[in-house]
Amino acid sequence: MTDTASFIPLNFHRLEEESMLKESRNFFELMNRRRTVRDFSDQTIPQEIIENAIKSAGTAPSGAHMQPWHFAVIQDATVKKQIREAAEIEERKLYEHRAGDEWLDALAPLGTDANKPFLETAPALIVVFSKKFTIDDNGKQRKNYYTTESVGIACGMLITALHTSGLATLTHTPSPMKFLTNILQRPTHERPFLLLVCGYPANDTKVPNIQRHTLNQISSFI
Ligand code: IYR
Repeated sequence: MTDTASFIPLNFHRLEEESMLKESRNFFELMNRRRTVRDFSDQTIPQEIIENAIKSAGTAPSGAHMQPWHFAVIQDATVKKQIREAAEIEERKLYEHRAGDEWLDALAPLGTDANKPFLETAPALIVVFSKKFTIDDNGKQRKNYYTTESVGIACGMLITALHTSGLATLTHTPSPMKFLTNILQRPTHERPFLLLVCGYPANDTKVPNIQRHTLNQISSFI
């Protein structure tokens, strides 16, 4: 063990097997009710839910524990409008030129297009940034490791936390997302990774009639 390593007792809650099974079934049921939503109500959401969800995402494992993420929460109407306008410019290019027929065919069941009103309607947008390196309090650059994997896991935990708290989300990745760095005035070593739209679904929201793969389709037990 190196001199700098310091260890504390693990706070592990060992469950009875029966409770483990119950928890795992309930958790799957909860997760299986999550659907990506594209029609949002403008109803505001409790601030603490967003804060707790971000704190939960911040518990994600990361390469060398570098925690290479930043979460920017946008609730200001003017900034949401700026984001919508910039995103729609990129999305129009995507739908009109950049996406080939195969991509457009794959998107057809989702019913998406270049219009993104939810970027203004939803009460909160969370832009997740991935940090190539971290600048510490002394201004020293520290390299981060496995940033894509780390930030991807944190995003999954963020979505799970928001869903568990009773909110709907949309994982939105207008591409390219460079405009988010400019609008949100983030440093250039942070890369916009994902834009998560959060709120309550609009009344009578419908979602695409698509199915999830089964356990057999997505796994093998060796
Ligand atoms: N970014 C576009 C297109 C899009 C791409 C994929 I891959 C999706 O799963 C959904 C949409 C849009 O948001 O419309």
